[in-house]
Amino acid sequence: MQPISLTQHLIEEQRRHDSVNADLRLLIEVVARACKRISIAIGKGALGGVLGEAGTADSISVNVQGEAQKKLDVLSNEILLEANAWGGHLAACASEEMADPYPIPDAYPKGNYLLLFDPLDGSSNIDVNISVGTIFSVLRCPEGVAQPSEKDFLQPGTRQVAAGYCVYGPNTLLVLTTGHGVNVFTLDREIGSFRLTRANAAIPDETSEFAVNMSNQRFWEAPMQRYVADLLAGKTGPRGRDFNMRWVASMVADVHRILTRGGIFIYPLDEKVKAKGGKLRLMYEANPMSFIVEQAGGAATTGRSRILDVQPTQLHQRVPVFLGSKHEVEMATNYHLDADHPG
Ligand code: P6P
Repeated sequence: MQPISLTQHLIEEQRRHDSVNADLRLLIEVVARACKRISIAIGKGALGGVLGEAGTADSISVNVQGEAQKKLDVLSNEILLEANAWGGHLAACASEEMADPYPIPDAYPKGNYLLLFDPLDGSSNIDVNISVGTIFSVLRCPEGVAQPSEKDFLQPGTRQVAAGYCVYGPNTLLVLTTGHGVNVFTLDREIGSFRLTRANAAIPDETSEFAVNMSNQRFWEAPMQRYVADLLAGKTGPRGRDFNMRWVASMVADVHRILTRGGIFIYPLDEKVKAKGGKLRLMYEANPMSFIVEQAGGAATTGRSRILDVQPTQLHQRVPVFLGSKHEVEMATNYHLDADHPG
């Protein structure tokens, strides 16, 4: 029997849960279709003329984050904006690649949802053919708001009605939650349809695998130094077992590995990023990934408190991220809380 399609899965979710209505179903299908187009563009690589930096040789374009934009960052952003403009399901979009929210053009009807996305996360890996991904988060537009502004997006992660990512790797996978568990769909390239290949994904509570950029070690806070030193001490140290390490430097790829076999992903506060509040963005990286991880039985904190409870103050604000296997995230968080409240 063929695995069911994303469309059939969403229809069944709509029947089971009032929170999944026709507009949300359309939104998710539109985003999935846009991800298929992004996957095709990425898959062409050098043959598609889409590798390398955006802009001209003597002036590489830079996004609102101050990061050099890849051609595929710009293309992915355009694909998502264009796909979501006409459906009548959205009030506005917000993207890592754009300073301000993008209103739905007046030529089209507006809907009740706000869509936030990182169109191509990990794009520094794109030119070296390592997996990258699209991350998205869905919020409700506040009642009676016809032209949403930044403040209308500033809702804590607990208000998300859906979140997901698409990882463009050896296969293209769509990982989705609407608040009723996490489901994984594999793109069947022959018919161009996402098929349900893993229902109700669950992250093991325990792990012996951690993901962090070790080159930042000297910039970490003391509890983070202590936590990782204890991991590295392995059998001879307080943890009593050896740990393995992975770091793809593509959040989507690292999170998908954790969703698949467990682990802890950490981008902590360090001296380099402290002034900005962290490296990863709350609204369209940390929140959607935290929603997915919690729905799969894992945990996600800033090292001190639950990420989904953070009340945003800016659209592009950043937070420290500790997410993955529940007991390991709790352990790492306790190193920080004990250091803050000794005795
Ligand atoms: P570093 C990619 O730019 C990203 O936002 C995440 O996908 C990834 O986890 C992180 O930054 C990598 O950061 O400092 O290791 O390059």
